[in-house]
Amino acid sequence: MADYRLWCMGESGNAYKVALMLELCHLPWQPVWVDFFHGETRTADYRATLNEMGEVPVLEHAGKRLSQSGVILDYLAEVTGKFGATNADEQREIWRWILFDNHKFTANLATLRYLIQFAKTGETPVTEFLRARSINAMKVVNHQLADKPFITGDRMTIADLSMLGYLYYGDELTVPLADFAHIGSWMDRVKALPGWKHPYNIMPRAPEGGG
Ligand SMILES: N[C@@H](CCC(=O)N[C@@H](CS)C(=O)NCC(=O)O)C(=O)O
Repeated sequence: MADYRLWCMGESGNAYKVALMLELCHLPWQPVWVDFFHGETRTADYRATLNEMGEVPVLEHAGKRLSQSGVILDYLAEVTGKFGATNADEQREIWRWILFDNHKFTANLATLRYLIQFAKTGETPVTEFLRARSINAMKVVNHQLADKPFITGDRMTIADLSMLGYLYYGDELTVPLADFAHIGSWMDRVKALPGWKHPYNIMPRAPEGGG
């Protein structure tokens, strides 16, 4: 059995944040597919045995079960010595961006994609609201990347891995990604790293395409 097991599904950008870290660190891991679209994360069993928050991703390693992608990334940075902070100021800066990501960037992009791509709601006032919020957060990130290659500076960190979680889903996001040149260059920079793979190529997907 692989050292690391990740409860995930290909459609989850939150799980991809962790899967990509595992790939970039060349760690032996195995995906455990979660049937999210048929409500597996909402079952009493999932909540009792895996994650009381009812979410993916969950990572198992060395007898520990961890959830929340930011915490898992932080754990992997500690275990591998890669993509983590080198001092306390940098640590705070990384966490500042992971929190921004969870609250404003991923939260809006992922919910918008879910409604359009999987729940098939079509355009509604809710999707318009989420797209506007997503674009506002993208403006912040694009501006941050105008004078630096990675979100906290010259070096890639787990903050980049967190923030990039949904972007490679591209058109599924239904936001004008091409308008954000610095975000585009940043995505290309990370995509060029040895070990980079698209989420749909490293995690199993729902057989009927989700929804
Ligand atoms: N902040 C969490 C978000 C995790 C999350 O929202 N996961 C989604 C899938 S991408 C989920 O499992 N949702 C279950 C549900 O809403 O029932 C993280 O970063 O891990």
